[in-house]
Amino acid sequence: MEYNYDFNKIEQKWQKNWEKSKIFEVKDNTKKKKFYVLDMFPYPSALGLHMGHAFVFSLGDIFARFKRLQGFNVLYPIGYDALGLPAENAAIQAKIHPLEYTKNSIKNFMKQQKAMGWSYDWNRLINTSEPNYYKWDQWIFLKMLEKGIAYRKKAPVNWCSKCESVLANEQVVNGCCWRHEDTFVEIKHLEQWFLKITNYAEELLRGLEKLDWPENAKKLQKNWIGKSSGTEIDFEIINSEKSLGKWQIFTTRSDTVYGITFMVVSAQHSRLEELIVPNQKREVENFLKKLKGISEKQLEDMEKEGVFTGSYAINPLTLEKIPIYVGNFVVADYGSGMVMAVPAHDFRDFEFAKKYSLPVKVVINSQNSKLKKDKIDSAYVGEGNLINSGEFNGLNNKEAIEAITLHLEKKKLGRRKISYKLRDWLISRQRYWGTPIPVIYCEKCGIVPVPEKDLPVVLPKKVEFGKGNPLLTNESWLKVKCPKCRRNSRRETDTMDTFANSSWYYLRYTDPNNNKKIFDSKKANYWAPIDQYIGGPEHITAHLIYARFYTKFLRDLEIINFNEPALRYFTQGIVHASDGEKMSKSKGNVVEPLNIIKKYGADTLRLALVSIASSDKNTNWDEKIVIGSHKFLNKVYNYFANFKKGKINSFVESKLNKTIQKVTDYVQNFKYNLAVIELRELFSVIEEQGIDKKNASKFLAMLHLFCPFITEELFSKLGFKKFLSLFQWPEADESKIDEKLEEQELAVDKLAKDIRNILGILELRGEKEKKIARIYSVPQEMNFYKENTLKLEKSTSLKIEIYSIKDAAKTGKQIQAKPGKPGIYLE
Ligand code: ANZ
Ligand code: ZN
Ligand code: ZN
Repeated sequence: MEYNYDFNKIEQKWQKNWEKSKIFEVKDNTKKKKFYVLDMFPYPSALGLHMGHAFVFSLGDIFARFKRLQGFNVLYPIGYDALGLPAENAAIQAKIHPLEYTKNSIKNFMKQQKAMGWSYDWNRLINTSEPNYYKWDQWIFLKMLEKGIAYRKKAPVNWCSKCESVLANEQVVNGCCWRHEDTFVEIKHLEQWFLKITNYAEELLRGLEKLDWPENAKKLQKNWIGKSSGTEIDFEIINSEKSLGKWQIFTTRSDTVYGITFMVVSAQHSRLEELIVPNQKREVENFLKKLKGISEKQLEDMEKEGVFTGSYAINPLTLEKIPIYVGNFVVADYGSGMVMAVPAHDFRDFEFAKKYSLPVKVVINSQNSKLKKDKIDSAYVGEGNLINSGEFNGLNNKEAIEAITLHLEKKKLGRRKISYKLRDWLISRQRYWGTPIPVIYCEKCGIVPVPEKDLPVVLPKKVEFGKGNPLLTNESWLKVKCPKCRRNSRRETDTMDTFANSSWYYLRYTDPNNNKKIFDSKKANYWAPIDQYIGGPEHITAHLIYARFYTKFLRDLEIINFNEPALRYFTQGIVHASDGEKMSKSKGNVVEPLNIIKKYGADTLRLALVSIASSDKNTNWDEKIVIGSHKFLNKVYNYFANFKKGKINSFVESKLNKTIQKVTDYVQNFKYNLAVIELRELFSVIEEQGIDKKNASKFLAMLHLFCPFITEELFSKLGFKKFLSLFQWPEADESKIDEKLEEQELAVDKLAKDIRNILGILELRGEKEKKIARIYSVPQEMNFYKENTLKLEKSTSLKIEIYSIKDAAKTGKQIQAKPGKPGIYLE
């Protein structure tokens, strides 16, 4: 039978009704408990919604609807991360202004989002490319400047030649640009704006403990922050017998101080020049030339190389004179950018020493080897006791770290030190479509912040694209009077990394139309932090670190009273094409959500997307699941649209209440696929045995999360006058649950599964197809299996015959069966 309910008409009807009645708009002045659900906002592109959007935003909407039905005052807003390079590039390609491009994209997006049934409070829409939004980016920047958190410095930075811009560390993936996976970033030395996120390194690390985030996400952030406890040791540096002062060298292995045989300074070190003696200049320059244009990641994989600088370091404990090399494996801005090399106990140092025939001095003795000699063919990085280490000989090396550090501290030659891998956030971009950095360069006054009253610094519309930074092409915008001395001055032309826009947008939603302030603190403190955040795993070491940093900064400004942006976080998987590949135009395997909506309706698409698999796993698109979901919804429609007054029996009641229990738990934990299985099972019981109106509404309320339109329609068809969207989440009545019935049901499921497993094995063995399953049960369970014959047949696609083992024995067959474990024979 071909059924088809008129999903088009129904979905449009409720879309209009919801919008007209503004049922998803929320206020902060209620007595209800608040709940803030947020999906990471999309980047609006002309291509419209793709399947990934359809999936992740449906996950959020399901959760928001769940909390709304549970009686919370739910904030569920949406906006657009509208600034950024892709819009600029796409606009250049399409020969329209990024402003128009973005406007059109957003219009298109909104239409599609409404079609999906996502229950946003449209009154709180945010568009980061509007001056009344990015004004507040600039305001935060000025505050950061004031507090010394924003600063400018010349530093080795990552440059993507395709973006024609610098990038933050977080935007470099495997040595390549995050947007250009085939382009290695180059290191350039440029003067740029940075935000001192490192001030918050320890708090960012500590704060992770209390967050209800996936363990894996927390681990990624922890490693990104990269806390390392060690010792900072003062080395005097000398050069042609004159002193260059003391350098503080970071090590986690102060136990190896007696084994230092050379030092290596980073080729990108800002003070490298001081170390180079005239005689070595040529050689060093040649070496540095070879490293030009090579990324940090490439360096990591390269052979360890270096050149002598002509300078020496004095080992503070042995007073030995140690040669300093410049090398390609030392990072400029970690620790002090110079390492004390101990080739006997470090692989990189060993490789380097071998290559240049430098001495190797063993200072840790492994218990079971003959490491004592200095002729070793590999570094020993294990534990052991100290040798060749003066008064520290004999100490276990773990103890020696403590003892030597203490000794250095006493002699004021060193101190305990904590280092972090996290580096300050480089926010300068040499591109147009971003928030202008609000400073002015004056010949006399230097860097002058734009006064707060002059904000926003609006992006000029008239610029030329394709000739470097477009902002340099609008002279009248560039020229400005110095706010301090009125001299002719110039504006900063760097714009901010778009991650600045998204670092605090969740706060603006709490008071999006405020023209006087970034937001009203009372409102922000009522709604935020986010109770449930949803977004892709690629944001863990970028957006989510930045948002946490901004939150802590704004807290320090005392405009919010909490420490973290998102208390609970869910990372969704990726929907791949049916062939398991990434959906992409070039592969021709893209499935457009709009096409599916046209053919089957948004309810079907939503249901299918969460049915495919667990929402945190990557999944492959499967049209069969769409068709199956659609058939199911047709059956649901037909059943409730023709609903006659009915009664509920105790079996259905038990099943219903058990399902409420399970679905509540599954949804709370984002196990949507399991919730859907429960609902489908419940429905087949309802279909078979009937239900009354009140309990029918409970089923509809649960299905509503996944399929909001059809359930809203059926709810009103049943005669309810309210919106189901604002109705209530059903409570499970435990007294109605008959555990025995439940157990029996489990037994049937288990038997069906066993049969399917056997079928699978037989098929693998190449045996001929089976048609009948003979089930031999212990006598007392025979009736039970007989009652469930139909269910077993449905789930195994075999004809089921039930026998008692007693009867079988009479005919001479010896069949094994135990209570709860019948014998299975297939034919
Ligand atoms: C001497 C030593 C001996 C080291 C030994 C290791 C083993 P983590 O744990 O990552 O903090 N190091 C210090 N600064 C560096 C830089 N800018 N670039 C590259 N390497 C640097 O690592 C700390 C260790 O990394 C330090 O301890 C230092 O080498 C090196 F048998 O010092 B060690
Ligand atoms: Zn790039
Ligand atoms: Zn001035």
